[in-house]
Order: sequence, then C-alpha cells, then structure tokens
Amino acid sequence: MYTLFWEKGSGSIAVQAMLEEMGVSYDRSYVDMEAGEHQKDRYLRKNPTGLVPALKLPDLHIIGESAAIVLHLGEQCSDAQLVPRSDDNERPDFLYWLLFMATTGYTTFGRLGHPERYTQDRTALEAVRLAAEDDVTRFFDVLEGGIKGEPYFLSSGFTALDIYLTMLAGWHPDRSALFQRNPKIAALCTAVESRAAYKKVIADHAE
Ligand SMILES: N[C@@H](CCC(=O)N[C@@H](CS)C(=O)NCC(=O)O)C(=O)O
Repeated sequence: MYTLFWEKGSGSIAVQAMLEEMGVSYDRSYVDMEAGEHQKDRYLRKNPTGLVPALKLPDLHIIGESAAIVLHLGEQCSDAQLVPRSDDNERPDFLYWLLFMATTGYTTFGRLGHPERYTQDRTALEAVRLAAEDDVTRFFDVLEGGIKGEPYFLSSGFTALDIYLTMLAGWHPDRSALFQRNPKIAALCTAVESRAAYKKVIADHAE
C-alpha cells in the first residue's frame, strides 16, 4: 500500500495518475498548504524539503521529488510500461525530457506563481512575473519540438512523460493559447485527459 501526500492541483496529480494507471492500491493524506502544514514539523519529518508531493512506499520509506517518484513507480511496475526499461532505446530520451519538465518546467511555474521568492525588490515583482511568462512559453515550445510520437511524446506510445506534460499544461494560465500555439501538445493532452486514470485524478483534485 502506498500513501500519497497531496494538495489539490499540485504535483501530486502526476504521482496519483501513475498510481491509477498502475492499478495499485494507495491512499492519500491531505497536506493543507494554505494552512502551512507543509512547513510544520509533522510534515517535515516525512519530507524534509517541505514540498508536495511525497509518497510513502509499501516498506514505509518516504520519498519526495515528483520525477524521482514517477521513475521509481514506473520501475516498480514495469508491466504498465510507463517508464522505458534501462535497455530500451527510448530510455535516454525519456530521462532527458522528464528531468527537463521536472526541473525547468516545474520551477518556472514556481517563479510565475511566486515572483516574490525571486527578488527582494518589491517594485520588480511584475518584471519577474513577465519574464517567467516568457520562459513558460519557451518551455512549452521546446517540448512541442521534442514530441516524437502521435499523440504521445515517445514513438513507442503512452508513458509517464505524457502524464507529466499534461499536468504542467494544466497549470498554464491560458490553455487555449497554449494549445493553439502547440498543436502536438494539444493532441497529447486531449489524449491523456480522456484516459480513465487521469479523469479520476482530476475529479479527485476538483472536490
Ligand atoms: N521539485 C519538486 C517541486 C515540488 C513543489 O514545488 N511543490 C509545490 C506544490 S505544487 C510546493 O510544495 N510548494 C511549497 C513551497 O514552495 O513552499 C518536485 O518536483 O516534487
């Protein structure tokens, strides 16, 4: 049994979608980030980074970092083929793009949502936010160029990359503009969002 530490609309979407696609049993423990629970000792003892998501594994060990969790889960359940095996020729590309999404993409959204964390100059907040907006656009443009399959990212078909990209696209402040500019991303997200697993996760996060 896995336990997912989650908050609505957070990076826990990708982890929960992995668990759903894998068909394994899990429960969820809500971290009320608005109330600051992620910064309190109770949560920091579980995940010292204070970031959500985190996942308790069946052996009770807890790990954080969405990309690490996604990789670990995919490797635990190789039958689901969500993460290419180490001898798969698409594995290097998978790692490349997953880490690009998790490091550059996730962080850029952080800058967009919290410009105050990136400057001590209170008069510069709008400039930081606008720069982040440009970086978000550039980020998705690069992903559009990286998509090899149709509609999914890799030519071998559906993987965790598609889940992760769909989550990030869901955070975009203007999805219709994003989709108009990037038709491959639009098709990929439409395909992922029509999967039963992803639909359930989005419904859970909307409650
Ligand atoms: N690198 C982390 C980023 C996680 C992250 O930034 N999560 C946000 C919620 S979407 C968070 O916990 N923010 C709390 C904070 O920044 O204080 C990951 O991939 O899991």
